[in-house]
Amino acid sequence: MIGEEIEVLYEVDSTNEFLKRNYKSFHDGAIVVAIKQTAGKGRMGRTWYSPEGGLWYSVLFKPKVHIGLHVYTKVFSIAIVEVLKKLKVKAYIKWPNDIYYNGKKLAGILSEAVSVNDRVVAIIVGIGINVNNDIPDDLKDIAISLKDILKKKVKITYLLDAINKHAWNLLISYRNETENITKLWKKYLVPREGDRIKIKVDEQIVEGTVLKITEDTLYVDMGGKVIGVQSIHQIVE
Ligand code: BT5
Repeated sequence: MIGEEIEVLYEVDSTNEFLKRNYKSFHDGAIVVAIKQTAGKGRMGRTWYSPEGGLWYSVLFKPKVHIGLHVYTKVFSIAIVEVLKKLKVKAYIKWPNDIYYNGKKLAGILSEAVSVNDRVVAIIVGIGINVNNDIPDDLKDIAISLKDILKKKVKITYLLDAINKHAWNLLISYRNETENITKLWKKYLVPREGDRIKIKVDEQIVEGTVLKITEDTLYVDMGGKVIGVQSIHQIVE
């Protein structure tokens, strides 16, 4: 189960970093929740704004068989989107792993592996969701909170429990069929295969059709020539 063992911290630098330092003291499926993070992390060294009121937590897995980090990221993305659907919030997954609502980022996921002697000993999935927190002015154009969508506060413990239960069910059901996880992930993905998109190539904006999407590359057909896009920042619209 996810969250049977739970550690709640009032303040920590980052729940992912906390578990990286302390994974040996926790069991598979343990979660660490922070009321606030002082050095919340995004991908590639980016900062994750995490004041009181949001849901900031990490899940620890100690898998016997390594199924790939992207599977965990996809599972939690799907779980978040499907739990939000129950609250009548139509969120979607913006490639590769952001949770968006109406063009603004509502949640992010950061999955990391801890290796010892080239063997993965722990998987840490960090989840950040803007729930009842305010969004600072400099992020207002790109980020949104659940309370601003629903015009009321949401019970954080409900969300935490519902997401963990759902993610666990998905992991159990699809553990041996990760391609089905990818299929489900694609259902909520924007853009989708077949969509026309504009991308930046050598400082020029060009239009093409999305041929195929994987967790790290978006293949775009530019009329015969296929370009692999690896960063969301290359996508214009
Ligand atoms: C992510 O990174 O989206 C992954 C975020 C993971 C956060 C969780 S919280 C619990 C656990 N502990 C951690 O330390 N991290 C995980 P990325 O795709 O790199 O997005 C980062 C970018 O999102 C920043 O550069 C900002 O532009 C924007 N951003 C920062 N804080 C935000 C927020 N609270 N809501 C929406 N966007 C934000």
